[in-house]
Amino acid sequence: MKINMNLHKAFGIAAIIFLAAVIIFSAIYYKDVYGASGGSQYLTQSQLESLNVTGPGVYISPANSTIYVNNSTTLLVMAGPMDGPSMYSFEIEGLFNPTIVIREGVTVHFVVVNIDTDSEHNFVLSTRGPPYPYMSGMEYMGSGGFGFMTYMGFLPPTNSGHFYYYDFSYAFSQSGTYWYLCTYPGHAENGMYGKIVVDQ
Ligand SMILES: [Cu+2]
Repeated sequence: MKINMNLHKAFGIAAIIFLAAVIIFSAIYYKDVYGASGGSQYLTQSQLESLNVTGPGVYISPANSTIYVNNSTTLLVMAGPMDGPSMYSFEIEGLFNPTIVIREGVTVHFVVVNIDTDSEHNFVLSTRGPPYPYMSGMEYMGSGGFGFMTYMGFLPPTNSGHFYYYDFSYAFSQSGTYWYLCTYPGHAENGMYGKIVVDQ
């Protein structure tokens, strides 16, 4: 009788530990892959407008759809602009999916804002260029980040004057060719990406 009670208790405790582990691992997985961290902060319309400025050392060439970044600065990245050539666009300094030429050693503070009313988006730096598969984020989930230099969760669509954002800084210390893309399924596949060239 005593043994049975202990077994019963042990089974109960094991079940509780198992459930707790499932909940904790689910929370970690959800946060890493879908990035609850990406969607909690938002800007108002006026905060967004005040960020929409060109910093010193940033030069824009609309003819070449290229932005030159010679000094460490903040770049506002707006995902899913309604006036873009397609919904698969990033608008940076007034250009859509521009090439960004960055001087080696420069740190860029990216403020990524979802201004799309319909879809989630993110903005990830990668060493891997197009073509991208439908599940361009799978690489991240499958192998723990091969190709991705940064990662963030999906930002919810804008609503009620809330523009959800995520910001991070990246030091471009190695010259070379890199890429930025949205890993929401189908977005990079359909052109939601651009090139980054780090020059000496
Ligand atoms: Cu997207």
